[in-house]
Amino acid sequence: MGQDFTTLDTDNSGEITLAEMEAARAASFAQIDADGDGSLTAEELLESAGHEGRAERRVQKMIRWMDENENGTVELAEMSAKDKRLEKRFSRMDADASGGISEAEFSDGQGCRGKGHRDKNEQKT
Ligand SMILES: [Ca+2]
Ligand SMILES: [Ca+2]
Ligand SMILES: [Ca+2]
Repeated sequence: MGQDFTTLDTDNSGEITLAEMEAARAASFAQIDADGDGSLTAEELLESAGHEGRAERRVQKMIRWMDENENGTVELAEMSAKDKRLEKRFSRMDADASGGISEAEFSDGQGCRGKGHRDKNEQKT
């Protein structure tokens, strides 16, 4: 995902809050939801994936995975329910637990591909 700090920090507070991350998710949802009816159809998802080779299979899988009420489309609530990674990612990136991600924390989190990244800066109590 190519999100950058300034795009996510919508109120320019210098920190990204969980609400701002959720807003970003809602915004990308709205972008995919071409007809704006609040649910993503396979077609809309395919359109956003650019109809590339394996996109169709991926889209079908994604819908099956997220579509809790089995109406064949993905609603924002369904997406949020499944996307627990967002909150996890948020608290992991919010290193000082201030409730917001600073730019430094953000770039740290983007660059870090797993654990074992921090070494000398780690403080032990
Ligand atoms: Ca902010
Ligand atoms: Ca739609
Ligand atoms: Ca659904």
